[in-house]
Amino acid sequence: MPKVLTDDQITFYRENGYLAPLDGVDPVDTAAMCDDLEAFECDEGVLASSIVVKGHLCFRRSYEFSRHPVILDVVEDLIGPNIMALSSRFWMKPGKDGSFVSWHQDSAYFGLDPHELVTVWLALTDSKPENGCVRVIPGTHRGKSYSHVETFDEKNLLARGQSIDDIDDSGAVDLTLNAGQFSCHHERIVHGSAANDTDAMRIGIGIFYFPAHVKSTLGRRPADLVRGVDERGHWDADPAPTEDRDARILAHVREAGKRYTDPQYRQEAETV
Ligand SMILES: O=C(O)CCC(=O)C(=O)O
Repeated sequence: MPKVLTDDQITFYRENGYLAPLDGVDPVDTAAMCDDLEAFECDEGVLASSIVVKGHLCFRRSYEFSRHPVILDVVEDLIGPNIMALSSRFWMKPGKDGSFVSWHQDSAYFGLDPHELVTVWLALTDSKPENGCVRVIPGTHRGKSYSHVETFDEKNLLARGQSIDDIDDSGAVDLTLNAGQFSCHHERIVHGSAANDTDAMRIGIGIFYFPAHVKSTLGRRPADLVRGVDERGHWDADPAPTEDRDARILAHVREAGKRYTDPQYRQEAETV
């Protein structure tokens, strides 16, 4: 018996590989999260988008978002009650600077088996076609696994510029969200986003959830149990932050991020 989704929504997700829009958190809290990111950038002198792995562990508010019952009830209806967060990422797309996200499948580099991960993309600002919202190609999660090239294009927000070169995107769908709403997409769906043609920054946080029975194909690594139990013990536990911008966690994710974006490592570089 699903907790919050209708049978039709679950069937839609299974057939199409995505679901949107869903009401998530209070827009007051998403605006406060944007302020947190701005304050972080001022204080630390680095872009918040440089946190390319496990951003949810870095701020009190993003940690709370990753455990938000409204979000987790939806995730539970899609993947079951024992839920782990593999990683997360603040997707910050400045206005009119040409940044984009190439077509890709997350399954090509997350190193999971089986592919049951669902990404929750929570809009911290409105996200719409004009400012380069996430786009998906429905049904591709049921199709082939594409090979990806790593372009390291500096305008590509993907850490390694992972791109599917040749794909028919005529059926792509825009996932339009108001701040506080979220979308879900399957690990194997082909997705990406175009440039932001407005003057204002578009921001979201993508949180990558998988059921605890899924195994890592990249050796043992940590993940964050956000609901239920990890009965199989395939994963180590992520450290829990003890405060906002916990120095120990920031150092850890920075180091891991460097490795993840370093061209000398393989595409399936560990996501900490
Ligand atoms: O934020 C974007 O434009 C792309 C997001 C994405 O690729 C993801 O959440 O997996």
